Amino acid sequence: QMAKFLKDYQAPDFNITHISLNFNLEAAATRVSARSRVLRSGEHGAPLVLDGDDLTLISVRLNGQPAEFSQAQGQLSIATALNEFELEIVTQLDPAANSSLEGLYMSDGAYCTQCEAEGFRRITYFLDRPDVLARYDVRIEADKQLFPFLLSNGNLMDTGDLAEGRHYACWQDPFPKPAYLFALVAGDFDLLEDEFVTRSQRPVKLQVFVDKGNLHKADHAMASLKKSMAWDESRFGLEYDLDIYMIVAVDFFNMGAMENKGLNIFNTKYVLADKMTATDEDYHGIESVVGHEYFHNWTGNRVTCRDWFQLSLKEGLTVFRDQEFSSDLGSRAVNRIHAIKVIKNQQFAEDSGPMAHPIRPESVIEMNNFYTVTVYNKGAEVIRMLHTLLGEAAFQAGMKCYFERHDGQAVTCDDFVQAMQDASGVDLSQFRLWYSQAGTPVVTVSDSFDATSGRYSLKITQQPSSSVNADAGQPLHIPFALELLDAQGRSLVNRVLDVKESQQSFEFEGLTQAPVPSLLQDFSAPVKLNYDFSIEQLVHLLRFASSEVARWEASVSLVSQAIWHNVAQLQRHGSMLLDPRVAEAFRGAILDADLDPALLAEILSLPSASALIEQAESVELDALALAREFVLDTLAVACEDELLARYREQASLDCAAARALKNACLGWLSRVSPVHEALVLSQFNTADNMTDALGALQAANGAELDCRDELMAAFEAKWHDTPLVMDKWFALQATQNVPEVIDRIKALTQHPGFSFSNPNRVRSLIGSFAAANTYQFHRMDAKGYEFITDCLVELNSLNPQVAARIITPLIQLGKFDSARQASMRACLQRLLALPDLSKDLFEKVSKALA
Ligand code: BAL
Ligand code: ZN
Repeated sequence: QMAKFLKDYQAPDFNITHISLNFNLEAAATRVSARSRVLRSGEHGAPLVLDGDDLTLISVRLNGQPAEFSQAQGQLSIATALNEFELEIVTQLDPAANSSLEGLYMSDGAYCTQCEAEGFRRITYFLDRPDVLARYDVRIEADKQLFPFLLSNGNLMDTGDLAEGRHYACWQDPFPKPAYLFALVAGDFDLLEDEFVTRSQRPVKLQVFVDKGNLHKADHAMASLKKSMAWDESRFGLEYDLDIYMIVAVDFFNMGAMENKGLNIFNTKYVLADKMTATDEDYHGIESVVGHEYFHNWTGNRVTCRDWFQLSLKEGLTVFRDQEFSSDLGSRAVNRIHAIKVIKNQQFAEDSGPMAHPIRPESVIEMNNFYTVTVYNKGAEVIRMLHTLLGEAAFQAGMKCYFERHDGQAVTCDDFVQAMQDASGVDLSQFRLWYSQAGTPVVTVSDSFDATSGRYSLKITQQPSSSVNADAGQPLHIPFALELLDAQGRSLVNRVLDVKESQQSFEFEGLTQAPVPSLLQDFSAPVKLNYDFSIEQLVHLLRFASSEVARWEASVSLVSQAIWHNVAQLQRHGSMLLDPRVAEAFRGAILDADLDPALLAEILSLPSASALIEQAESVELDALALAREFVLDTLAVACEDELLARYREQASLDCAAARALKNACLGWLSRVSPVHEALVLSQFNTADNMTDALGALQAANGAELDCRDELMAAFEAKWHDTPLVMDKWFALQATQNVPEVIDRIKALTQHPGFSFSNPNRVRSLIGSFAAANTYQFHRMDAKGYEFITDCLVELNSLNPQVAARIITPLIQLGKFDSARQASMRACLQRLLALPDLSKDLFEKVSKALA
């Protein structure tokens, strides 16, 4: 299992400028003929070496003549002295047997493709690397009745009927593209059509294809697409470039969606919605993923990556763009909070675990393992820091420069930063270290106030992470947002400090009393902040910080501090207690009528066990569980009246923010006393939307209410035929915090709605258990680890990519006690010994055991 290294990058020996593909679709024996125009690059005598994976080779012809070739490790090697030639390769595929969902496969009777990162080599032998850009002509032939729609990238050029009930369609994509952006779909769908007129008055046909019977669930995706197109014009000045834009929703999909040129393929989860089956969160997810894939048309497709180590070039930037889209359309603060949670709860864990990597990785065994929260979400934070340092105008000037220089090219992260630097005049040489440093830097702040001089001093120290670090020791360029508040809550200072040294001091003059600092406001850099906040300071920030995000952060710190304080109490056999000022502050926030209800819902979202684990160096899980339950129960009791009042008040309102607050209140109330079970029951029974039905079910499940099983049964009876809704039910089953849960999950793997071959089902039932049922997954008797390992053995051969996602909590073992670590290692050893261990799992397992 060989790693590839960024430092070994070499430009390709040959280029393929044009490819004509002909697909003759048959479930078990699809024939693909690929005719390529090949050009030698530079002067050398090397053979043409093409990538291939799991292919049956039928023939190879060079300039019309049978060619000589050799095959090794999947690759096809053709020796020739010609500098320019036409190559025709015929391969045969078995899409029906393709359970990896890479390359050409079948989803519920429809053909579809997934080629990023390296799936095209499962269709034909090719230079399957993103720096080879070709023009594609595609002809698809299939049974007309079963597959009335035949789709590929670009523009439809021709269609026609053939003998024996077959038909064909020809597509041409005028934009040269790397193979990973190729797509093909053949199937029978319901079709929603619309039109968008671009700012230069070009009409674009918009089509959303969904499984039969789901047409009414495609409206929100279509509306989101139109908003995305308008937003990219108004905020980034970017216009769509083809005459047609298609989205196809399929139920079998490894990722969320894929930005193939002109023909996006989506997981149904990010397309289908109506208010009875989708929550407000689902609606928001659809809008953001539709936006994300659309925005890739410029940041990803028009300008793509030179090699896969540069993945963040398109992903970090496009996540930043989709976050800005959601923020411009909805609540900026709530969107920021969601992004911060991903970094603190997941990315920090990745950064301190065995798979830690810089946003531009330096070595890779399986590329699919690097579609990570680091490359995507930390990558977006790096772009956000650039935006903070440059400001919107200079940032947009940098984008313009980037497109002027690189449109139609495959480039590097350095090219992007260079464009930003050249257009803005801001020196970004130190900033570039963010691309090469793995791990999370720790920023420690201490302060002092001198009453006689009225001077407030801040000392800021940065330490690079102790994990793998290419440029160990070199300080980073950190935009450090700071607000200083006076005792009345007025803002005295509100600015971004440029932190560039290992240790730096900042002084503020003319103060009459010690201010309360709001540090790293809005999470202005993806670092861990170390500062000893007192309860008074946090209470003050929760009330007065001018940033809503900072108010939320103060609330999280208040609860987390209280929990860790009680963990310490337990460890020294003291009794647990909650400082009354914490409850007082929460009561104040709950009653604050000026707070956006959506923000209050965030303040009231419980800190998950895994988020808490992420805050500690090492964790005694049983003490943490006790302390967490104690603090949350005590707070719930202390705030009962206020929660109930807000619950009742919001119950009459019909908007997403009100539902979010109402359901947050219900979650807390159901902890307090069985009295509130009536609220849960009545909300469940009268809900006219999925957000409220699920909110009630979550409350019943989370608090183990008596009505829990009955409500779960009613929900299943109602929704057993709707897979995406059943995913919610499977996830609730999997996160039940009871000892029998593992046996129940095992039984549910036999449920008619469950299948190991469908990634959405696997993520819901198996993935949720591993990632979100922290106490049961980490049971002392190792049954949680063993169960997940059994599932991974099954998934390893069925769908390695999904297996390698599910394994994440099993490899993040560093913080646990030695007994648990030993059990986790034993499971990892069992996987390592598998005779057919996939590259995907091998990379993660071997790193975790190293
Ligand atoms: N490129 C893979 C899916 C996405 O990030 O849009
Ligand atoms: Zn993306």
